Amino acid sequence: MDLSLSEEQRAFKDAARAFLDKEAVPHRSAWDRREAVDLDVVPKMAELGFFGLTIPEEHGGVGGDYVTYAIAMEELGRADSALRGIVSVSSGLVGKSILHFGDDEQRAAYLPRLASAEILGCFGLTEPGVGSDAGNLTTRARRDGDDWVLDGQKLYITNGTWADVALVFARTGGDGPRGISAFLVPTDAEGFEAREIKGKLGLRGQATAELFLTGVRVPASAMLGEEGQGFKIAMSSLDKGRIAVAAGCVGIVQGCLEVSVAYATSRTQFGRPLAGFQLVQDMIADISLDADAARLLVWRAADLCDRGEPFGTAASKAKLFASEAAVRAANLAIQVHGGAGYVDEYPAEKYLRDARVMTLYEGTSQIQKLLIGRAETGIGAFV
Ligand code: COS
Repeated sequence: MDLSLSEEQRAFKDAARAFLDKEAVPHRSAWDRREAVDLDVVPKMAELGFFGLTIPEEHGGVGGDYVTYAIAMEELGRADSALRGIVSVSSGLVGKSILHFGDDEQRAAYLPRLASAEILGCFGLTEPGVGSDAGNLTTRARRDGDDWVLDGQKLYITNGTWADVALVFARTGGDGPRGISAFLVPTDAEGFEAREIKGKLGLRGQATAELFLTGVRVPASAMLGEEGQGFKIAMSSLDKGRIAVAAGCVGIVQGCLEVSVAYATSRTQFGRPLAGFQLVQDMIADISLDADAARLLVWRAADLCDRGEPFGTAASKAKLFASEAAVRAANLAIQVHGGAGYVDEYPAEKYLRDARVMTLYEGTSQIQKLLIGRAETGIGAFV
């Protein structure tokens, strides 16, 4: 399903797929087993423009619109969600926050290097005691002369041990969302420690970490946006981040469709290809329909964003539908493969393990439903 991709978007999609089929697909199972992608692939991805998309050329990016960004995320999700996460956190959640809320100095200091993947960023919102209820985070930043001093802990942080800069949300004021500010913290600052979390179900090639901030001192110029604006920065980053996660999920569904068709048309049972059985076609039809529906929701959200219209609810719908579809599709892909779907010689089981977190992070499916419900009714049901 192509809808109406421009020539440029089509060319980018083809180049991205050819690159990832060569540089990622043959290695993803080994990366997954050893719990680390080969980071040499990162600068190569940057050369193709993955990290610079939607960051204007004047800031060192490659420009482009959000639909193209969604196409890039889809191709990454089809190839290896671990790589998709590296890009969408570093250049997405962190880079785009700096682009929209940073001052000239912060943009100049970070954007060209994030867009070229010379440095990586991580997004420090979640804490041991605070996941969905982000407005009640407890990491503190206290003013000390011209500096801020940060103390606290962050959990399940993508890129945590690889990042050069952490976008850390900390409490500078009173309770609730309005007391939160955002800081750009160099990860080599004294008192900053990142410990890798091993043993994840999926996204095993990606570094996920726990961050410990103990008296981390940063200058006043490290604050991103205004004091007390941190929650809004986090929420508006996540609105865009949800498009990226959803697009990555479309890639998972698409990948599940392709591997299921390939297996079902080549494997013979009872004297004919699996694909010749109605119940197998039923599963393939369900995956195919989910791919189209999820992609349309993602492109709708990306297009609204490109046109400068409100897109938050559309992003929540895309994220909710696409992440649940990715789990459904991967589960069906395993069913189509039979026993072969249960071993990592085939990609179906990795798709399922990677898909599983998508209904959890950047806002659970339940949070997306509450956001959609609030948008429809005008009544918040969070507390
Ligand atoms: N963009 C900009 N500003 C936003 C916003 C958005 N998408 N959403 C909320 N805000 C602003 C509101 O306008 C409000 O501003 P004022 O104080 O000026 O009125 C402020 O932020 C507080 O908003 P709200 O009352 O909606 O806050 P809640 O505490 O009710 O938010 C939810 C609750 C559940 C929506 C929020 O905490 C959330 O999205 N949680 C999920 C967090 C998440 O995704 N975690 C994963 C982390 S990354 S793995």
